[in-house]
Amino acid sequence: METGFCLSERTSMQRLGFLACAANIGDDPEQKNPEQKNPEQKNPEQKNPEQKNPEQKNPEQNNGEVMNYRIARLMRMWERGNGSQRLWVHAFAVLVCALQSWVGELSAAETQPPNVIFVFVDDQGYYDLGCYGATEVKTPRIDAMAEQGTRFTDYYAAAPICSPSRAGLLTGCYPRRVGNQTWVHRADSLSGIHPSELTLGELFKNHGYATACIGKWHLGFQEPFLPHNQGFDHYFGLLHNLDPVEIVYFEEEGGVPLLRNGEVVKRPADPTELTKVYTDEAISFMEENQSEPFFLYLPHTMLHVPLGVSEAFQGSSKWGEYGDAIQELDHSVGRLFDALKRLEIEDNTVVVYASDNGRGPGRTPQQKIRGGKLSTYEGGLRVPAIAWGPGLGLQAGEQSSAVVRAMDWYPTLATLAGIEVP
Ligand SMILES: [Ca+2]
Repeated sequence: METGFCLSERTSMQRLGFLACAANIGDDPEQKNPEQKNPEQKNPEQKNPEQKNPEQKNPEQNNGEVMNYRIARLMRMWERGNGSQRLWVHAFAVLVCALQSWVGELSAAETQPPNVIFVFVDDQGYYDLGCYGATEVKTPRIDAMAEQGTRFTDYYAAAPICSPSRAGLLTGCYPRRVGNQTWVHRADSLSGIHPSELTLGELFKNHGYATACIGKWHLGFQEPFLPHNQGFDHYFGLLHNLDPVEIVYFEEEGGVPLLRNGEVVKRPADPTELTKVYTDEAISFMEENQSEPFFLYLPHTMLHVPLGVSEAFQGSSKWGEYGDAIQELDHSVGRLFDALKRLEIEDNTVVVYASDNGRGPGRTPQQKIRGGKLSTYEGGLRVPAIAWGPGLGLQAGEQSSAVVRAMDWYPTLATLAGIEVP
């Protein structure tokens, strides 16, 4: 059964990632970025791999020694690993190392568990933000997020299409290992993420977090696969797409419903208002749960077809409705940051922004990388990804060119929240 492989893989990744973070060896010897550290500049304390395990003593009095021991263990794994293993050790290490000092804070003191907001945008191509080179759109709030955090230039989605990409993100596993192969779940799908898998939602919920999924689900529609059975206390949004091949399933019912915890809020859903109402709902959730740790998964329906833009953003960009929708998403991200500041929880929150796959069809201009959504050429998988959390010590003003992937978020976010990954 594939599930077993999945869990063992995740456990392994978590262990390696945490160690990598402690060692700060995520830098690639082949790095082109001159600011990356020289791999030869190893910590001299890493040189004794056979030292005894100080974790068996008193870690609280021996924090530095424990770290050095972990560093030594990781170096041995690195030296023994084959090329593929080294690649993923390295890739995962980069994500965690970006948050290294945060781990240090968490391990050093009793810290209020951090809030996590994951903004997951649909079908946004690699180029399609100001901070990734686009001149046709203005995205000042997301650009500012990048300036205050870490912008990944070589981040890869889990798949070049929605459902498996989301399955990979939420489980930290290769999508096909959790029952999500190469295509999407339609309304008549009988599968989803297997209930025995522990999603990010379940992981955070099991550790006292309030959890919400606000936006597009697309991970199975039978009862066992719905958000409330996959770890999300609160759900608001569309379980499906609004494109022609999906709305046919809902013609007799009057269209795809906008749902809140199983109740129909509106039918048919209106794509022009989704970015706004998702953001409103997200801020309400933040307000209601400001005094406890929360995990907010915010998978926007935009920029999937059909595009929809509220009146205030219509015609606002130089890139048609696509650019207008991007600019409304930027405004949405800004509203989240404004809310964090107003609620005075910005110093204890990490925010991630990423796309689920490459740019959807029909968007111009051409990107400098080949391919787009549905393609396994680079443009289908290589997408924007930004991590922000200066109040928690996350590196600011960083640009990482190391290869990282969507499945790395699971163990990264869990570890940085002090949660042991099963
Ligand atoms: Ca997508």
